[in-house]
Amino acid sequence: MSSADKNLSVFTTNGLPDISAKKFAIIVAEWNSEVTEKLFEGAYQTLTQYGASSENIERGNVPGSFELTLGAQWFAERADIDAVIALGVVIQGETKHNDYINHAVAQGITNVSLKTGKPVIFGVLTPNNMEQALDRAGGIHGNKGDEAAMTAIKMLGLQEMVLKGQV
Ligand code: DLZ
Repeated sequence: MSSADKNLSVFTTNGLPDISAKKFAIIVAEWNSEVTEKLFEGAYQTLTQYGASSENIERGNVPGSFELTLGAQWFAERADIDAVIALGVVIQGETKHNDYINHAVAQGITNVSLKTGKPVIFGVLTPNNMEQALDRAGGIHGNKGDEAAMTAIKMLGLQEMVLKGQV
């Protein structure tokens, strides 16, 4: 299902873990900041709505999406951080740069997650134009930031169950 058919802010919420003591880092790309700020607001609001304490949410900015990977790694390597959410917008079609950036970030985020054993969430929009981006940043298709935060919460829940042998 493409995100055009799905509202990114609608998800199942049964069996979510207690995240009141979990610590999150949100990395935000400054490129296309009119969109990434909305992604941040969505992610922050979703984390607090489902039980995260605002003192347990840190934010780091990086210049563009390409730098999300290293920013995510610096946070994920910290012992006190439980999950990292990387937020960016790479508009396809504006430049061939998008192919390189998207692939590098997707691969890089996966690598950081596997290397650290922590959820590192790919909250990067790859729309064709700014209108599609805004539709997915609190517009008609919901907010990718909400979805990324909920993904982090669900992965922490799964991690807890796996560690306790409850799956
Ligand atoms: C260079 C570049 C371009 C062309 N497009 C985007 C974009 O759509 N979204 C984004 O987050 N960043 C873009 N960047 C910046 C790169 O991610 C990176 O910051 C620079 O290449 C570093 O010099």
